[in-house]
Amino acid sequence: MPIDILQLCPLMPSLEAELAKCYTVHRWFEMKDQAGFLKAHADKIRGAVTGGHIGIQMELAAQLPKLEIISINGVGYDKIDLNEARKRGYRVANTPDVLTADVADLALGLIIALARQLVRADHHVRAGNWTKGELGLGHRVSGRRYGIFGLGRIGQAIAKRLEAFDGHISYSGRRKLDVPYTFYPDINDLAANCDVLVVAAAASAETKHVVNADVLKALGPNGSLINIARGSLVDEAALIAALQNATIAGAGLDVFADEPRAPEALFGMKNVVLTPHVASATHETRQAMADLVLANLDAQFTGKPLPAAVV
Ligand code: 8YV
Repeated sequence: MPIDILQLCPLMPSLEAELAKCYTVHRWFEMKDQAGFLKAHADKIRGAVTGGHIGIQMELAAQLPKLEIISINGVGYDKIDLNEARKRGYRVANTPDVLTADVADLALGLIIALARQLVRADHHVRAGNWTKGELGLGHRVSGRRYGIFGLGRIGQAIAKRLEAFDGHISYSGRRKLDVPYTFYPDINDLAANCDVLVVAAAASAETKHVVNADVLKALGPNGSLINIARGSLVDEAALIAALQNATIAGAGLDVFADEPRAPEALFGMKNVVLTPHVASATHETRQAMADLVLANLDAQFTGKPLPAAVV
């Protein structure tokens, strides 16, 4: 008998196809009668598959008495209550490492797109405005001061790329690391001493709204903010105000507090570049993530150690 799993959000078609080959998959996000489903099938579900930005509510998990594993298609596990998961004996698995390079690449993409006005420049040509006038100057990327908040795997991959741009790199995080970059224990000092503040830390209660009005003020009118982590790390209202009042120069954002909704206040701003949470969205990386999602599930159900266990 195939094992029953609950799918919490849409996944890449090839991953859905593989899951369907190995398991009986129940598509929670499409069900019209979720309560009816739970009554009939809750006691069969042994696994849940979900996105990093979706997770699973512990209230739902509590209704699945046979749940063993939550396999996340993503590295972030901020949408899962790990303490509760531990207490209840669930395994939680994710897809670290395989997406690090892509996320770092996108951070660089946002940095360059913002400083060199790539999106505006493209519009300028397409709209036929080139014959009417110049676009205006952007800012240099090479040799500038970059402050990275969160120097984990992704933060370090961003730093490595910025080294190739002769960037002066500093960072904040839980602790000082053995790296050749300047450490600021306080994010306010990091912001005050960089041109571009890059948010690359995991979302948690500790890091919620860590980029607040004070940090943005410290970043200053020539400073820009890049966020490829999670929307919750930035106080979005404070960011919008800072952009409107020219407290900071601009922002490149791949993540937002209430995805898939991005604040409309940002839409008309010329000094922002906005992408729809696509940092890991390449064919190659999504395939590697899919392989790891399947490997984590398979390991659990065949009694082997999980390749990427969080809990
Ligand atoms: C994905 C992510 O967009 O890894 C993460 O934590 O946020 C992204 O890679 C998402 O998890 C896809 O489901």
